[in-house]
Amino acid sequence: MPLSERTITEAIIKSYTDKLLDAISCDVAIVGAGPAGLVAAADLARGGWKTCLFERKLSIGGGMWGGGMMMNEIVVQDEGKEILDEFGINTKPFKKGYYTADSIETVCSLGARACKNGAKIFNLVSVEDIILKENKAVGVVINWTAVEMAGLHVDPLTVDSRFIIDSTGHPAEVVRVIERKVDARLLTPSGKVEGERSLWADRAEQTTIENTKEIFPNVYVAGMCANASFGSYRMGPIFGGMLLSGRKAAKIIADRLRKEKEEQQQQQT
Ligand code: 48F
Repeated sequence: MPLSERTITEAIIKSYTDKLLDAISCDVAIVGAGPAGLVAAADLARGGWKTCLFERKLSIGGGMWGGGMMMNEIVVQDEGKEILDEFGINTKPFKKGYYTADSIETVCSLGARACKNGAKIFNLVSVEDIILKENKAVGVVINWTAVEMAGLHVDPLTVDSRFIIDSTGHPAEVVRVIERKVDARLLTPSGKVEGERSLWADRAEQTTIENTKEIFPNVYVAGMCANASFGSYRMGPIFGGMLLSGRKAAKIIADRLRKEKEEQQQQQT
């Protein structure tokens, strides 16, 4: 039977539309598919929570592909290695407490696991705003990256979500939008984005995890965005903090979702 171009086209449109329609109401919308966002997505989806991940670029992986200065190896410490082990990613010991991993294998494996666990990843889609109701974030505003790049005046669409994770890395984009547009203090010391500081790997790795928390009602920061938001250091090409931060954000949110579900069930009985 000859292949039908029309059927191929129909298959893509139908399949993508079904996926997008299913995603427009989700438990967690994650913005940015770098290492922090990918681990958060994999963990949340594994827990059965409806998880959507929006990535501006064609490729997921954020700043991980290029390792350090385009040498495509990353470094992790003991705690980061445990997560890589769990995802089946090979590591090589370098010196006590330092391991390397191939950045290509790492991105591909994190992405594959997030998808297999059931997270829906939408690449080429940018989050440009949040949906705000009574000073709480209740969803994200999305548009095609191509629209954003071309500067076209095309209105966006929306995705309802119970929680949002800003894992957009250094620019902390969702948090910056809230700072700019919402007449409320962020949950940072100054009420504003504190801004990123220069490189200090050890301190940055610890604080990335400490700073993984709620920054605005229903919005959590993870990965480099957490340090950029709360005024801590950058760390360079060591990635344990990114992985652990994604995991921490997923755990806090999953605990809250579980508690809310239990409360709803109790009210119904
Ligand atoms: O920058 P990125 O990798 O964030 P991360 O997970 O990891 C940081 C490290 O890569 C590195 C570092 C630690 O070693 O300092 O920089 O915190 O990934 C962020 C992703 O978010 C996407 C962006 O394209 C990238 O892939 N992104 C940024 N803004 C938006 C977005 C947006 N508004 N909508 C959708 N995606």
